[in-house]
Amino acid sequence: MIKNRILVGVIVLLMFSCAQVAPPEPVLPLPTARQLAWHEMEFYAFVHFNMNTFSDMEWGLGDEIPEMFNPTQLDCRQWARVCKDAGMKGIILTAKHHDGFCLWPSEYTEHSVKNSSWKNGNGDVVQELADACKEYGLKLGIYLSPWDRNHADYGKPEYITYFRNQLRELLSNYGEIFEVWFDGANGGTGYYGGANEERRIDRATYYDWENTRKIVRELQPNACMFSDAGPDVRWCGNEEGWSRETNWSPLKKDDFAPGVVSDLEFLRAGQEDGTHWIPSEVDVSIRPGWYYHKYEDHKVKTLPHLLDIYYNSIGRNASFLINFPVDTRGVIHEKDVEQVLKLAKAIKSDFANNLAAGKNVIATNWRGNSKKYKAMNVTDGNSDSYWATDDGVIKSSITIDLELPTELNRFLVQEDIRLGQRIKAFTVEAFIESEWKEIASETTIGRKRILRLPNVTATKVRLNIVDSKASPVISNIEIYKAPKVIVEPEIRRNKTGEVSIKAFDAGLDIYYTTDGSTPSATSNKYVNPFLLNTKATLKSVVIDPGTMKTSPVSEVDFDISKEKWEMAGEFKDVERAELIFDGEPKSAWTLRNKSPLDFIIDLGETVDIKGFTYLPDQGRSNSGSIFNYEFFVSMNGKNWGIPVSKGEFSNIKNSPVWQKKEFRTAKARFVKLRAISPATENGRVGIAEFGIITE
Ligand code: FUL
Repeated sequence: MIKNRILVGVIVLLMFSCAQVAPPEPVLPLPTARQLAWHEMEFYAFVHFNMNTFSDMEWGLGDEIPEMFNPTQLDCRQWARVCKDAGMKGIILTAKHHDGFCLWPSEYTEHSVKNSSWKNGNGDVVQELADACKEYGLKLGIYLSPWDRNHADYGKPEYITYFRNQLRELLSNYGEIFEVWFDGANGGTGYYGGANEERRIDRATYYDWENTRKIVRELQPNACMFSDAGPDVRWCGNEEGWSRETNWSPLKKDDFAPGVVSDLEFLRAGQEDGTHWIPSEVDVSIRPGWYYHKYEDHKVKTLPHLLDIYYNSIGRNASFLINFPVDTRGVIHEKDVEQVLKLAKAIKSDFANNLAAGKNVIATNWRGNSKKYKAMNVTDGNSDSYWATDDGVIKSSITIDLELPTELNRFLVQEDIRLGQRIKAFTVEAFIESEWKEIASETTIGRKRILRLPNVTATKVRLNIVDSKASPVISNIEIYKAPKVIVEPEIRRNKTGEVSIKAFDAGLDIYYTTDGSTPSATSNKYVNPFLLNTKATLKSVVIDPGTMKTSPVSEVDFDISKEKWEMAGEFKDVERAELIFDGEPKSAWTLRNKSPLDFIIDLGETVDIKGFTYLPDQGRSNSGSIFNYEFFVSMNGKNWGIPVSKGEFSNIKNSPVWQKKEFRTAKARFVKLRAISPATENGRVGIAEFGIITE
């Protein structure tokens, strides 16, 4: 009898433990299948290449003649090769930008490649890119600007028919499209078929988006549509390359009329109580502009900046769409290629060795004590399996046993978003020398969150869920030790002569010299800003104390400090004017050139001067540079005599880098830089920095 009872008990127990434990209830809203596929894209390219490339503009007016479009060596295979080598999964092309010129021979307009000089009008850039993407295993996306400054009917219902016809052409003839990009810039001045006028449209109603979007769903059911607030993918709310650390994929879509965003913050951070799944895409150009301009050849974003963007997009629950302004030859410029490949290499080495892979993991609770939801699922490399807790159990922990003391500085965690975005707050702790220490306290996770942490050596790492919309569902945890980024340090000297030197990464040493010798680990070690108000050449390097790996040398030639300098003459008490000698190249002062324009500076003492230096505005808008100039010196600020130097800053429009002019040594208390003519059509002149060269 007793035996029988035990047997029944065992059978019941077995039945119970084998019974299916139901998965957690999804937390709405959920991603669609097409959005889930889009999430897997993560890193892909934008190509801005069109009429603007040849008119040297960002927003063409629409009156450009098609013959102007004439790339000399167009090579879409080079674009695809670069993107593939950089680890990207697709390319989105500006098939038509605001100026209306079409990169494909559209049946509905003459304003296209068919009337250009390129390939005698027989070319089709969209087709060439579609072929190249196929060859390299990349997906193709299409940017079709709703705003069209060329089209005579823009603003009338007829234009909507035209726009939809073009959309049909693009979505029918070039194979599978993964994303359709609808830009938010709409209406304003334009050529509009010769009328040359300003046209405003009602962004919410003009495009009848509901029916326009149906065309995309009909012809490309798997494609995601991008616009400011979706419907499938949303803008990240800036063009600098970041989303917020707290970043929800849900958004209250119905609160946004198409093309009208009341508060960019909603796009930057999403909305915890959002009603629709509309994840964020970080779109940013590798150069200041979206289109190619020779004058930005020296402004290509470099590795540290690009790495920041990577972690501030993909690492913050967004995708990373990086733009290449393809040049007038029709290729991605070699400087852009160099930097993006550096980025790809850095990403590869950051994530080379997952220290958590296959490691033992334990959790404070797992759903129904079922193996299906066990802790080890987060390190099994299978994105279909996940760790989940019992309903109602929010506060919970999961610990990865690294076995040996292990140095680490990256923590990657993913929710299984098929069940919705749930986590509201979490912390990460490391078991360091027999003690738990908190190393991060954060908010959302979403599809992927990557934390950059200071290096710690720990035997265990613990993720604590602090707050969540419902029981947590974590599909993956990875831990890495990324190598330090050893790039040349940034050197600055402010107006008072105080020098600061900055390394990109933490935990690195900085060394410097002021006597022209090459710095090494035996030179002066930089700890805090220091005073250097004499003429000197400062050289500096960054050294990793662990590996002794040394960066290239940064070098700056300083002249006497600008501590006593003041603006004189017309701009005497204009505070902004002092930006031209604040030692910060990123800040500039610009004004309209009413030729001539005199910048007069009181040096505060008499010096023997033999030259001057000038750095034009380095900002995105390229506010203008001086072309013809005269330079004067004076002892009293009244008698200037003839210029000690005059001429032009040759090629400054295309290459707005440091300019240096030398002349026969003269004594001066006051100096005057006279801008005779501007280098740019906008008639403005901008000065980021001005300096003198003393004897
Ligand atoms: C903006 C446009 O106006 C820019 O020209 C560029 O295409 C960028 C991606 O989107 O809204």
